[in-house]
Amino acid sequence: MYVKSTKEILDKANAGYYGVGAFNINDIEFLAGIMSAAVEKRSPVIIQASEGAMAYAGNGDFRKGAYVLADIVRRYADDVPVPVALHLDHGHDMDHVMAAIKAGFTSVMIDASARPFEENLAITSEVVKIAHAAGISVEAELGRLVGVEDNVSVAERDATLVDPNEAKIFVEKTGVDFLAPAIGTSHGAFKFKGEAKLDFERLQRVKAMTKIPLVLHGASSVLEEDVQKANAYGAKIEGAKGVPFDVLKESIKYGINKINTDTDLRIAFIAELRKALHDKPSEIDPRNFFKPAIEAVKKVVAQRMDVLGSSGKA
Ligand code: TD3
Ligand code: ZN
Repeated sequence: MYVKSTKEILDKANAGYYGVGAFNINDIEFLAGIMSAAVEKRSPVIIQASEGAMAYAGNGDFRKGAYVLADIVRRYADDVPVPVALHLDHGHDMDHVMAAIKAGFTSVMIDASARPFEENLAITSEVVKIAHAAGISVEAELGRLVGVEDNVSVAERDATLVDPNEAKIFVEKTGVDFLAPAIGTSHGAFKFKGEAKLDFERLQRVKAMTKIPLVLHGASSVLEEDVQKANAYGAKIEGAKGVPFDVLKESIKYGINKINTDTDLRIAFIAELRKALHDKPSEIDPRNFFKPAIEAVKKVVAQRMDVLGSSGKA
């Protein structure tokens, strides 16, 4: 059940105070694991692809890759009983945004968060105009994705994290559908040096000011069990730390509805792939290595659907 708009899924989540996972893919393997979990959990799901994923899927041609990904997602979603959306993650320019829209993605992110506020506002407004005309919803980002250290000053925090007053102006002026407010998460497996802390006070103010579905980037939990398994089979992932489940749940309580997850899937897949390669030295059929890795992705996604509260919502 490929949905026309990611907005349908996220507006429902916003009204019902739950979160929906947005899971990154580059290929059929991750998609298969995610879809199996969504069906088993009766959960709506957002599949997302980055600019890099588009280039990878198109063997170097991101426009072609956008079509490849949209085609496989649509085909996989066709006969499943849960709503599936396809989203462009961190689109940085009009070329990638247009490629995603033309290929049939149901939403796009325009990430101009590294630019000054006024420029971000102008670029996002332009994308909203074009995307809305095509019936496609838009996500934008305010602030920068960095961890919150205990010893930083208020001025330093304000310089990197979202400004709730700016968020209100930004949402009103751009007409953007979803907003990713920087509240202390970062991408990858190394998010926090000390305690995993997010600025919930700031998040609550952004939600009160905007009321639209909010997005948590860098939301992977970095599961200890999977990190240990990967390390046991030759990986070297030391000092990794993610967003714990209770912190995710709290962020959903305060208005987060889209929970971006890539790192957790990567670690689960790689850990199981390393194990399978080790366990079956005479095997040469790649599928027999990928199959257990797909199962590992499914397990992580299913667990997150329970944590986020989207299980049973489809
Ligand atoms: O936008 N994404 C996915 C791409 C980040 C590269 O890993 C996220 O916000 C997910 O972040 P993560 O690293 O916590 O899964
Ligand atoms: Zn992100």
